[in-house]
Amino acid sequence: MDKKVYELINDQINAELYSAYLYMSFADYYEEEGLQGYANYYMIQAAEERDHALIFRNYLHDNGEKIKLGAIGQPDKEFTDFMGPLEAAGEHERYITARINAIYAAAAEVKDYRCMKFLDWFIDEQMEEETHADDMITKMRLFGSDAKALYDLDREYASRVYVTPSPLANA
Ligand code: OFO
Repeated sequence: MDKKVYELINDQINAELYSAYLYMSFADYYEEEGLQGYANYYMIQAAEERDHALIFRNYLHDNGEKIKLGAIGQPDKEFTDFMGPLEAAGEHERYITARINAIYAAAAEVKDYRCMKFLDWFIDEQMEEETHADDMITKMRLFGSDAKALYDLDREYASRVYVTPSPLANA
């Protein structure tokens, strides 16, 4: 595998594990504030991010590469209102999208069609995650100041269930 493509994918394992850690910190915030539905949503998101790390890990192994795991950074955001984590999530997902695009660009440069095909799933996934993040911001903006509406929103997020991402389910 091309060295640059390898390094970017190996680093992405760390970025996905950091995403899991970050979303767990969001879940902690909501749990501590009494919004168990939002906490559930972000704990499931954290599980999905861990899965994304595993998908990249499997890809490197399937291609005969070794994994180099690095230290995971500390989530350092302090939140003062319910909107805070939602906006941070939108920002973070756009950052991750840029990283996936950078891997894709590096793979395209060396005509690594296998890698480009592998990344297609992540490109779709990032679009979905950005849409969800924006949707959560919109709903909080529209309804967050009304206690009953916030209660309903929290119940909606309490219903999110974990589903194994297809690249892992089919591995
Ligand atoms: Fe890993 O899915 Fe978004 O960040």
